[in-house]
Amino acid sequence: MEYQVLKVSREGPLGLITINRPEAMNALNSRMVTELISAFDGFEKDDEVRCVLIAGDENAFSAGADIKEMAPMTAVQMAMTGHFFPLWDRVGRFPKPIVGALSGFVLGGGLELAMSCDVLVASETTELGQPEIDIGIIPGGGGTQRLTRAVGKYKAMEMILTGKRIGAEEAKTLGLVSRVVAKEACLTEAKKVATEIASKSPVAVRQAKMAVNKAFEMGLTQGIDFERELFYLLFASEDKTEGMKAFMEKRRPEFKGK
Ligand code: CO8
Repeated sequence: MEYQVLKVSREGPLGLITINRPEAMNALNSRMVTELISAFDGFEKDDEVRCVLIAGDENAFSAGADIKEMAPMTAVQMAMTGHFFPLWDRVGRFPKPIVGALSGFVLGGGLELAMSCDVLVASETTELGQPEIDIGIIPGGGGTQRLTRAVGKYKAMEMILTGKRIGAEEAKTLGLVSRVVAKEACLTEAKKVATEIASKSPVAVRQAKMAVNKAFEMGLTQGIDFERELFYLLFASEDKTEGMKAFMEKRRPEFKGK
């Protein structure tokens, strides 16, 4: 696919997606949804890709859904076209880890996209929020559910009901981002984390991601049973044999994803 609003490339084991619509603060429009789905499809099929990194620019990771595109849409058009929903399904079911590098505005659908990532590195200038209430709607890409699970009822209610943005440090305190770094270091730091994840066993990484995500869907006993099944399964992998052998031979393991 020819990308117009994304830059998509591969750097070693990393699949890189840069949201590239600076004139609109990287707002998510239909074209971007199509391109994001295509990029994630490609990275899922590419066995060389072990981790995906998604970033915007210094001004915005993304300021949310394109309001100018949404403004004339009716309820029926939204429902019939599905609009953004294939994107959330695609990202939500993506089996490899996704690292988000957040700078500038991370708002509305942009925050929902960020919350679909697995590790979030934020620059100190980042401002995060769900401002949909200010334009007479509510989050529609999972924000009411994911934000509440991430920060708890009272902060989620405050953010969603007032539309007020929070800064990077507060987001870190709330557990909404993994770490905060200087603006200039954000992408490098995010790449460092992504490269580290990519050096682990792809089989174990995939199972770990699945198990952690299940914590949001299952009760504790059920979740622990699920974890145990995945744990047993990993004893059938070549990567487990290699990982433990390398430890005993005092060398770095060479994981093959088998
Ligand atoms: N949509 C369209 N254009 C946008 C958006 C957006 N979300 N955000 C910024 N832009 C455009 C502006 O219109 C402006 O363009 P122009 O120069 O042509 O007028 C350009 O980007 C620069 O923006 P500003 O001049 O406003 O820059 P400021 O620095 O003054 O402000 C803000 C930056 C704070 C980001 C401000 O632009 C803003 O508040 N943007 C809107 C944020 C917002 O409300 N986001 C939520 C959108 S709704 C949503 O995301 C719902 C998702 C549901 C997903 C599921 C659907 C089924």
